[in-house]
Amino acid sequence: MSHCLVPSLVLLFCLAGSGSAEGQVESIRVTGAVATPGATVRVSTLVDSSGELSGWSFGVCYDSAAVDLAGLEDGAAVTAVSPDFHVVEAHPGGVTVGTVISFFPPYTPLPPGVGHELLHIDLTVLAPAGAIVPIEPCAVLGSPPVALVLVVAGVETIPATVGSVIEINDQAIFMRGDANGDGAVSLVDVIGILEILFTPVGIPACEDRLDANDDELLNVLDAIALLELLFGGGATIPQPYPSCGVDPTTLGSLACSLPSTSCP
Ligand SMILES: [Ca+2]
Ligand SMILES: [Ca+2]
Repeated sequence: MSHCLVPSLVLLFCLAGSGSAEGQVESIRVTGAVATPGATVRVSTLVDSSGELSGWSFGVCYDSAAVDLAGLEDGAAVTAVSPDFHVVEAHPGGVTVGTVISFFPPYTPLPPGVGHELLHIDLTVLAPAGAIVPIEPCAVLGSPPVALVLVVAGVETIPATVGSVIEINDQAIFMRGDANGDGAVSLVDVIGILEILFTPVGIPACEDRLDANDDELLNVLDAIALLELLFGGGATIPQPYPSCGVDPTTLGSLACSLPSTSCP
């Protein structure tokens, strides 16, 4: 990763106009997650912008004694525009980002919108079960500290910030029947269970969410239980369903590790 963040941020400010962005509601948000000790979990930084977004800088702070940086990946909004300048740096206690989309024409700002994905941060949980680890936008990392700034419609704007937490739980959080982990139970999950039963696709990360009838066995009865749920007119399946949660019957042989996901 580059270490030329400070000059770049000076340039960022030069490219922006001066003055306040009155009436605009801009924000940088960090998503939260639930994870087990030792698991690696992904949190994402999202930006809301009421005008065209041509650059940004921010930090994301967390307790390095509680979570350890495992990886960084540009969000979809960044990969879509291929910025002329883009620096992501790891620091003790967090990560900083400085981005200028275009130095020269044609300028290709991000359009106004909600939830532009800028950065995914993968963190390995060091803290024990029961811990709550705050993770939040910040302006204290680096020397000098990287500022919280969005360049919106050519104007340097200080955004609102919305932090979150990583909740450390000693039991996996999942939704029963949601075989593919997309946050809903559908016919795709029935197909997913059958594929796992009858094709060599490997051991699933969370066997418990495939165990639709909660008998601690994986077989075709689980696919049938989901079909009854979807088309049986009022049938249901054991908790955790229809919301994410822990397995209330944990005395089984099935495992659920979910190393890099959080239940939607
Ligand atoms: Ca699903
Ligand atoms: Ca079962």
